[in-house]
Amino acid sequence: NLLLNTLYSRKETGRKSFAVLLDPDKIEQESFKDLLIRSVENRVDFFFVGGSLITNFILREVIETIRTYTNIPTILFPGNSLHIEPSADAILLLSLISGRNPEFLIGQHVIAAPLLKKSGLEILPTGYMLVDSGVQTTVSYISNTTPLPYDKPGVAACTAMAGEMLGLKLIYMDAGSGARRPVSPEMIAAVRSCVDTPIVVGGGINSVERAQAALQAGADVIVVGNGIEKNPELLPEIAAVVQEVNRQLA
Ligand code: 1GP
Repeated sequence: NLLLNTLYSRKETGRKSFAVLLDPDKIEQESFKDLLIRSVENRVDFFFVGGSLITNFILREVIETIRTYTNIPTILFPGNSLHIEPSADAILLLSLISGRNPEFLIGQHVIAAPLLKKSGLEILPTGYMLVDSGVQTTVSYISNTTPLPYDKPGVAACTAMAGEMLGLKLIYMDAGSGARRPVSPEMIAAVRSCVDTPIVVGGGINSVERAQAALQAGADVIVVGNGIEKNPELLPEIAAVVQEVNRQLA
């Protein structure tokens, strides 16, 4: 339970983490090494690798390249049971609790269970909450689920509480990759006040201000994908925001 323990002890002390999302479909060999080296320099805490739909089956190669250049823990962020790669460190075992599609609440998990058991991957049981971002995201389409309404923090809080009571160890609030607007600080705060699990927030965090707002509202881990793909300078900027919050704790 190495990573889960790390996430819980950081949550206890208020220490924040920065995760960079690597989508295997968007990785370009040339810039990838550079991104990895910059991630080490800027003390990125985790890589999340995956997406709801992957068309390039290169997970193993991606993880191999990550290992060549970094020791940063690599966590699979799967869209379905095809996205399991034993050479990663851990997997977010996502139950899509914002939706009502049994396939993504338990179905894929049953299919994956024997493989996961054999894989040696650390399992991170995660209540995954997709939040409306103003556009239909790939994950909403692929999962055939309706996201949580953007301006209903109370519904999000009840959903997160139910997830925690069911035994899920992390809550991941996601506006979806490339979201126009990220999860609102009000919703993050409402969830924060109702559960004791670490909270992961992602989707549309493409500026320093948005990163700060999510952290201030109670996110323990912020996930950034698209923002860095579009503007590599964002990586050191967001890393600095996270480090500044952590410095103030010390
Ligand atoms: C999406 O939370 C991730 O699942 C990250 O989203 O690509 O918009 O940063 P972005």
